[in-house]
Amino acid sequence: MLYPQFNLFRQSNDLSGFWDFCFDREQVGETQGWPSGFSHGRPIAVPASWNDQFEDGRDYLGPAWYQIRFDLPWNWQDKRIFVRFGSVNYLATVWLNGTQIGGHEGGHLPFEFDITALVQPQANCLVVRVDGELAFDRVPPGNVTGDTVDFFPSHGGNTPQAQFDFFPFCGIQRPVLLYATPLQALQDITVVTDLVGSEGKLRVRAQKYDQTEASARFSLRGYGQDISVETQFNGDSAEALISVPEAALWSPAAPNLYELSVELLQNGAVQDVYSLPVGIRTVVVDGERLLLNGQPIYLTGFGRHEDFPVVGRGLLPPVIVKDYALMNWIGANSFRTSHYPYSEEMLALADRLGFLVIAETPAVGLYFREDGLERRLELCSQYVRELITRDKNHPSVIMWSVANEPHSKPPHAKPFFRQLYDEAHALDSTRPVTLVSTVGLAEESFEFCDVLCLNRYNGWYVQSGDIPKGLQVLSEDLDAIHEKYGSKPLILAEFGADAVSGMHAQPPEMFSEEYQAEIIARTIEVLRQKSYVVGEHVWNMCDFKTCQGVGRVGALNHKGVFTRDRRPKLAAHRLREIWGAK
Ligand code: BDP
Repeated sequence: MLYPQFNLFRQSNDLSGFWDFCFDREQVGETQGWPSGFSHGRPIAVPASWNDQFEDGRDYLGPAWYQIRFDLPWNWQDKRIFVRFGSVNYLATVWLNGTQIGGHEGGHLPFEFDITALVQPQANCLVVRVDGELAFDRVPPGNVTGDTVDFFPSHGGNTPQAQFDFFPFCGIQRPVLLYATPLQALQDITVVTDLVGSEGKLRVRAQKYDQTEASARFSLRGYGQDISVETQFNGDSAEALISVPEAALWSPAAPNLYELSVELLQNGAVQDVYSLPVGIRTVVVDGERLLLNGQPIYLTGFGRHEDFPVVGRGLLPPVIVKDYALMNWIGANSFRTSHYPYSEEMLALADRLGFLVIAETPAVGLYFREDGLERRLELCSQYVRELITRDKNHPSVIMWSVANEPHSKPPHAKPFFRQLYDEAHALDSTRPVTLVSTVGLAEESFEFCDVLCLNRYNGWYVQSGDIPKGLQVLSEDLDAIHEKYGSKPLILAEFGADAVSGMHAQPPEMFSEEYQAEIIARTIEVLRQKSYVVGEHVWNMCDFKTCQGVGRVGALNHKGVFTRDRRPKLAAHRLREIWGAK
């Protein structure tokens, strides 16, 4: 799936701004004709979550309606025209000029519609109904009843009733783009890179919308190279191999990016062009090591969230820039997109700035009770497909994570994840696939995962208040998992402690900044003694908003080493000493 681009052949118009908005608590929108436009809306900012924009909307999860009117630019005749949503949480139904053009389930991946036949030069009305309600057969799930699932911050219930530990922000959370391509246009591009000695090998494939005769010209430029290969389309796809002598490789230390430009040609005339940055690099699991370009890598960094005051989970580019600056300052080289795919804008900067990314699907809080299971599997597999389709060309993405902390005890968990693992590998044979587990020894899917990712809170949720005891248990636990699942790399994907900013204690006590700094530093000492550990991701980079519950003071998870407004706690300074400034 190509991100909209602006060039001689393509244009894109960002519909960000103030839209009309209303809640639909009585669910009357459709019967009252809102799909054709409504007149009682109040202004809302797009993109952003709605929850913190209105006092009466904080815990309201939908349905709600959005509307915007637009004209087309004067020169969009004879174009193929699309409307593309970066993400809408959770269920979206979309109408253009009163006609339903489609829908999408899942809150963190893009979807688009070809609106060429319906769109008018002027006075178009785009309406979106958004339903973010939590349900047992949605992924991630919520409002789960019965005793099968025990989610700890919910002792006594949490509000809203999410089956995961972050606020279920709702709405149009990433940009809505209107874009135009030529009628003969490229639909997708896939780039896979490899290395033979110092020579970079690129396997590139272009797809177009139709089967008409055409050829593709692939041109790679940068670092003194300007290489072009032309090849015929076979049906709707064209493939080529490009060799790059003395390739300038992509890595965190030197995030070198070539520019690949793909031209669609008919009778020698260029019909369409799409350019994308390409990083030449390999990622390989070799026994208990993880290799980038043939060299062992060790991940330092965080599990994170897309979360900021007022915008909620809405895309806010200055925060992205700030967060990379802070990760750079602290010496992080990587992060996991816990617990859902992050914005395309975030990943584009990871490519440019040289960060390694474990890209995760929204499969968090999964449980395996029979009711709704088939639907949850369908959704998870849709997410794997959509995530890989979207992010396959990012050199920064080094691994796919198909779930976080599933409640994997029932016997159907293993075949469930085997299917997701196989699907991920079928779509992308070049990246390792993992699953982030909390049960460790009992996680049978570890048998086939390429890398083992583990979350552990020794000295916090268990062995609370006793760091030495917690770390002794952790050390034995890691060795046992390593022994059981053979020689595979292991990443401690979450560890840490809540610290309420400004709370201090000597000797360190739980919830103080000192305790958090201590547990993080001492855990890292344990990890560094284990040859099979290839990464340490502290939970979390920043404090983040959660549902209300007795375990979450101020409806925040305080495990950030930065506050929610990005100020360092003691642990951030300690980490900076350990990880070293770049
Ligand atoms: C882990 C979850 C994460 C939570 C964290 C915590 O993966 O989403 O926020 O615990 O409790 O189990 O802070």
